[in-house]
Amino acid sequence: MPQEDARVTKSNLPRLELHIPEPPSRPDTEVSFAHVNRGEAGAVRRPDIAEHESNMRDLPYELIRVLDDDDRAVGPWDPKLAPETLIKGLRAMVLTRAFDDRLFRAHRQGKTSFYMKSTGEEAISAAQSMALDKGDMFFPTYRAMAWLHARNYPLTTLCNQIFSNAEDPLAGKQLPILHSAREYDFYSISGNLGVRFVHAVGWAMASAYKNDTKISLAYVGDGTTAEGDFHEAMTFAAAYRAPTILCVTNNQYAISSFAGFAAPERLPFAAKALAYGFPGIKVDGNDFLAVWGATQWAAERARTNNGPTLIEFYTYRAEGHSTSDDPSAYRPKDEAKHWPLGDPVERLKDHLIALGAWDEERHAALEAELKEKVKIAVKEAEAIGTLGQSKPPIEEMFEDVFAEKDWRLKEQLRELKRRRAGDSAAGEGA
Ligand SMILES: Cc1ncc(C[n+]2csc(CCOP(=O)(O)OP(=O)(O)O)c2C)c(N)n1
Repeated sequence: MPQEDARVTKSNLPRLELHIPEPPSRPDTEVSFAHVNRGEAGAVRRPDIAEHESNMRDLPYELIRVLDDDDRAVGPWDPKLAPETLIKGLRAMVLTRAFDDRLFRAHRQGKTSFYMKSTGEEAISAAQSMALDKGDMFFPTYRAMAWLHARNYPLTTLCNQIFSNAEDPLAGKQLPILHSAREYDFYSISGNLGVRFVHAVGWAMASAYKNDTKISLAYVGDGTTAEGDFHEAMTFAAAYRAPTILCVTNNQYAISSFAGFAAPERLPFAAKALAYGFPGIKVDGNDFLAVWGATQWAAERARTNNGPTLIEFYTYRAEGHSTSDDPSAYRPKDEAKHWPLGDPVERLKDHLIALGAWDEERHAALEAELKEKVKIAVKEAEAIGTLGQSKPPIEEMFEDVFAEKDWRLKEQLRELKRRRAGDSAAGEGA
């Protein structure tokens, strides 16, 4: 019982102080990942997919890992994939990295206005692309291109979109890398963070309503969980037990803001699921096998009417946020090297070597092969044109605003043509 004289009164109240979260390290301090608890590979139990969520509330606080420090696959979340499947996954990841490096450079050469890499996060969308079925719909962010690379999306078409040239499949209407690929189960990316999380839930509800068998998958970054859309998606997914897998790709940063600005630092994003009444799990996002195993579990839950799962993929954004960002302004330059969960490409490669299914020579050959493939694709797209050198027909600008152009759009198009005709006539006269 509190003492009478210890009671807080107006006269002895301390002044209020606003808590400003502090990142673990700054450019001028030592790297610190003391707050990262890796746990032990293979140590987290894997409940039955029909288990009630009330019996899984410990899971968000554990980190699901399959690959151990000796590069072996251990524990109940091991999806037990054939080496050929792992090599395919490795290939998708190496291709993503080669593509990112080349297109980032293309930005510096003025060939595109913008680019974003997914370095360090390749395992997440590569494994999920392979683990899900054709027809399941993915609602990606801009940092999930390994999904397309894992499904052999034509590289030249990606470059055409990035260069906004005459062959751009989106006719120059979207910022580079905001791709859309329906045939690849890859929903149109939006610049507005978080909006797709809600769409994914609605899409999954529709699938269930039609008694279909398809499920949806959606991403938000750690920062984006602070958007209202995250809450709306979680609420609807829970209430309607939507067959969806909702993922937070926690790469520790939202541009310059560390993840502690979106949630209390000691609280895993996965734990947010508890408040909504469905399971949340936290998974090593740099572990291809753990990503696959967790996705399989969540997909089975969704497909058997056991409802949604929130997966936090714990990872690290190894490079800058975008071509417009310099991360050395807000974090130590060598922080990425110290990330306690390593590099996803290296870890899968080392696992395959440990299995005796891979070696350094084959890896070097794969890297060289994929670099060359990217180079050829970029050359092909360059031949069509880079930024500003080649453009989709201007009439395209008026297409697809509505299913059919209304009178105002028709009028505006006529006006544009009239002015252009006038300009060129004036040009000839001069
Ligand atoms: C609604 C909205 N607010 C702000 C932005 C600007 N913005 C673009 S990316 C970004 C950071 C997102 O961080 P996070 O969700 O952690 O994803 P990450 O980029 O780390 O993968 C911000 C603030 C935006 N695009 N949309």
